[in-house]
Amino acid sequence: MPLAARPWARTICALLPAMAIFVLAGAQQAQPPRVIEVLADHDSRYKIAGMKDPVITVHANETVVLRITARKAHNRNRDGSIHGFALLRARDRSRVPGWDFLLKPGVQEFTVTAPSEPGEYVVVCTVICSDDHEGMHMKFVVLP
Ligand SMILES: [Cu+2]
Repeated sequence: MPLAARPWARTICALLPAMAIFVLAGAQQAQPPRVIEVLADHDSRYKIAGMKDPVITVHANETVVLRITARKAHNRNRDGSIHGFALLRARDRSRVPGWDFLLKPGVQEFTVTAPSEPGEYVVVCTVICSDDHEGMHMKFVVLP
């Protein structure tokens, strides 16, 4: 009996592309989120290894893990925080919800979802960590 004469075989052939897409989508979701390593340093600067001017680049709605190492500058908050990490829209300096972290000395990880709106953002320190605190900021870009 030829293949074409078997209805079940035709059904399976018709479903194969859909099944392949389903499996591929599942595999993609199973990938762990990208880890972005940042140093919030004792000289009131954010640093990223290999970058002279640190910039974080993510895709809209991408889930990433921020692994931030914090080293104390001059001052700390009463709650023990030594630096902050807050995301603002560059356009109007408005805060991005869910992106406001206080950093204790040592390594902390935050799993976050990137803004859905592509564009330029800025990371700012929210702890008056030293006289040079105002200089503690970093560029952040959201790609479509
Ligand atoms: Cu700071």
